Amino acid sequence: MSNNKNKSTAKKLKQKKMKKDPNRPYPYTRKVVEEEKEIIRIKSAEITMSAVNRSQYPNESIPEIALAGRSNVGKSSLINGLLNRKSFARTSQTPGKTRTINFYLINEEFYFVDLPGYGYAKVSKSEKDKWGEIMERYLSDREELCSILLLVDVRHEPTDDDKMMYDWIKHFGYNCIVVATKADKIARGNYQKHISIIRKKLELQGDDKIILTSSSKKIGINKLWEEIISQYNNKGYEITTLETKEDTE
Ligand SMILES: Nc1nc2c(ncn2[C@@H]2O[C@H](COP(=O)(O)OP(=O)(O)OP(=O)(O)O)[C@@H](O)[C@H]2O)c(=O)[nH]1
Ligand SMILES: [Mg+2]
Repeated sequence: MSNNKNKSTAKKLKQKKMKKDPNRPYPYTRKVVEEEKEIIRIKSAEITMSAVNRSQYPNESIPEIALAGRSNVGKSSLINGLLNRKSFARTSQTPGKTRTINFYLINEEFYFVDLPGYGYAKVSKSEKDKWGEIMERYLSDREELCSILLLVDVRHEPTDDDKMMYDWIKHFGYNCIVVATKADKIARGNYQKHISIIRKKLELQGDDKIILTSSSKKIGINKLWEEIISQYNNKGYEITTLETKEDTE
C-alpha cells in the first residue's frame, strides 16, 4: 500500500514538472537529449595556414571565430571536439610551443582560428614579447573576426593573464564568449560555484555568456555550436546548419 502511494506521489511530481514546461525534458533525460541534437554536419575541415604575419592571413572575406586562452587550457582540443575529430587540430606535447596562428577552414564557409596560448611559466621574455606582437597584429583591425572564445579552465580562478586577455578583447571591440573547459574534472553540482568565481574574476557584465564544455566527454559542445552560429548570423553571415538545410530542401 505505502509503496503504491510512493509511486503515485512520484508520478504526480513528475506530471507537475512536465506541466511547468511541456518542452522541457524530464531531468533524467536532459543530457541524452542535448547530445542527440546535431546542429551542423562537418563536411570538410582543413588547415590552410600557420601564420605569423598579416600577409599570411587568409583574405577571401570568409568569417572567422578565434580561440584564445592560456597554454594547455584546451583550445586545440575544443576545435577537435567541435569537429568531432580526434586529432585534427594539433594538441600540444610541449605547452607554450604553439607560436603561430592556425587557420582552420570548415565546410568552406568559416574559419576557426587557433591562437597561441599564453601564461606558460617556462617562456622567456623575448618569446613573451613575440607572442604579444603576433596577437596585437592579429587583433587590431581584423574585419573577418566575428567573435572570440576566451577559454578558461573551469577548475581554477582565472589568472591575471586571463583577465588581461578579456580586457584586451573588449578593448579591441570584439564580442567575447567565455568557455569554461574541462568540465569533466568537476562534479555537476559544483558547476554554478565555479562559474560564479570565473564571472567575478573576469568582471563579466550581466549579459556576457559563459559556456561550460568538456572536449573529452562532449559536454556543452552543441550549446557552443549554437552560440557560434548565432555569432556568425549576428554579423550577417549565413552558416549552413542541419536546420537551414531542411528549410531549403
Ligand atoms: N580532462 C580533460 N582534458 C582536456 C580537455 N581538453 C583538453 N584537455 C587536455 O589538456 C591538455 C592541453 O590541451 P590542448 O588542446 O593541447 O591545449 P591548448 O590550449 O591548445 O594548448 P597550447 O597549444 O599550448 O596553447 C591535453 O593534455 C588535453 O588532452 C577536456 O575537456 N577534459
Ligand atoms: Mg594548442
